[in-house]
Amino acid sequence: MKLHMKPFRVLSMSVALIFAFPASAIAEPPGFNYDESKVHEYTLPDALVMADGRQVTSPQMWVAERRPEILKLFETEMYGRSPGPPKDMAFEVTSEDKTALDGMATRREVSVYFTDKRKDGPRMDILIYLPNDVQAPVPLFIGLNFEGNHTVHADPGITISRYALRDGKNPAAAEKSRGRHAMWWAINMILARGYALATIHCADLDPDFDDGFKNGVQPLFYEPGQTAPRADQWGTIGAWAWGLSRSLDYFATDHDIDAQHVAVMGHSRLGKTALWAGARDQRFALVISNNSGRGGAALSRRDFGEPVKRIIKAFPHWFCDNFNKYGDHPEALPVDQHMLIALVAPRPVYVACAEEDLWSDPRGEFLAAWHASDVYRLLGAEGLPSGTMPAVDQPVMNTIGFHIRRGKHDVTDYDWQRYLDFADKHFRPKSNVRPRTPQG
Ligand code: GTR
Repeated sequence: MKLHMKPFRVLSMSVALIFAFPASAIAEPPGFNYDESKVHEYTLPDALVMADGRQVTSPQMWVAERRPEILKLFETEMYGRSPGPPKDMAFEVTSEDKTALDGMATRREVSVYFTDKRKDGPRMDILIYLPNDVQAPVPLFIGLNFEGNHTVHADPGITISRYALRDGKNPAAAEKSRGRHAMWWAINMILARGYALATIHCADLDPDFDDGFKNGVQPLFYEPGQTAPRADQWGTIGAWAWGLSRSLDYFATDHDIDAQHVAVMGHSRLGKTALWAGARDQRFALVISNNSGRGGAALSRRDFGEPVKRIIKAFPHWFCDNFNKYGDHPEALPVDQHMLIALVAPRPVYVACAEEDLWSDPRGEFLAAWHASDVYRLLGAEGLPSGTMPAVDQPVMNTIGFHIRRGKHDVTDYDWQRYLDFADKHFRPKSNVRPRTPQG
């Protein structure tokens, strides 16, 4: 199953044509460069040189001056500025089952209401699995999902996503999609390793199509008379990342969750989102980019695989309008994606790519992680050891983690095993993994 062919309800002509092809035909769309020898030379902006030319010489200077400067550039030129939490936000636990997955887990569903209309207003629904044999509070992985919480596991107790039921859709058909994406989530493995898993349907925050920002969370924050985000305000990736931050607001109130040890993970467009969420919100303790490609971990300046121009054309809603300036001129961007990864420093970040996922430009993802290493080193953390890409299936696990695995654009058990190893290394949950007391 390829995410490239995910069906959308409203599509521009060009995107509709792309999605009409079978997955194998569109994995690497024709007419783009997949030849490393044809990549043009480029010069990256230096993460450790201020816009006014001063060299960043200390961790203090990074934290006080350069980090905010870079963050602001990503906000105004690429993903758009996002607001803080809505003033009337409220949480409600809507279901709980302590005997889920044959007693292995507690399943909890939580609604986060964004307005005082509560249930009748916009909201996001978090699905959480907590391992039952582990002493609370437990570290947790959070990731957005593509097609509804009920698609991440065949568990009949998960509430079907409201998007799968609206517009007169057939509940029996929605029921059939239960567990459809279970192979991307390794939930039993995550629980067995002593971690909790939480997920939210990305459409709760902003459905993934270009509707002029009518049905996502953006309108909640419009000023009087405003009908669309301004050129430097959030697009869809910004709204998705904002929702991930709202989940952290909730986790801080849930005594079963160790909110100091939350890892944010995402695949493909949701991997771009995980990086942006982790860059903006330093409460995320660990960040994982799975095959995030252009607009995620891959350097924008490399003309290999998906070009910046193409991503803007196919997905005009993902970024802020200011980003459109760079479609023909990625070299004019004041930032590149090594600086996005550097915004996570010195927190652990893992960049994972796949050998056959040329559209995502695996080498461009590696090089971004490598160039981010300068900032990690300045902050006293270990980046990647060398500028030579590791061989296939040879993961590197420093404060920056990296692997290129065999295979295609996908999330596999191999990927999850590495993320769990990486989290073990940085979160040291072993000291945490103790049987629950009889009172639980
Ligand atoms: C593709 C897009 C990629 C990637 C992918 C996905 O069509 O060009 O940047 O985000 O979709 O999210 O599945």
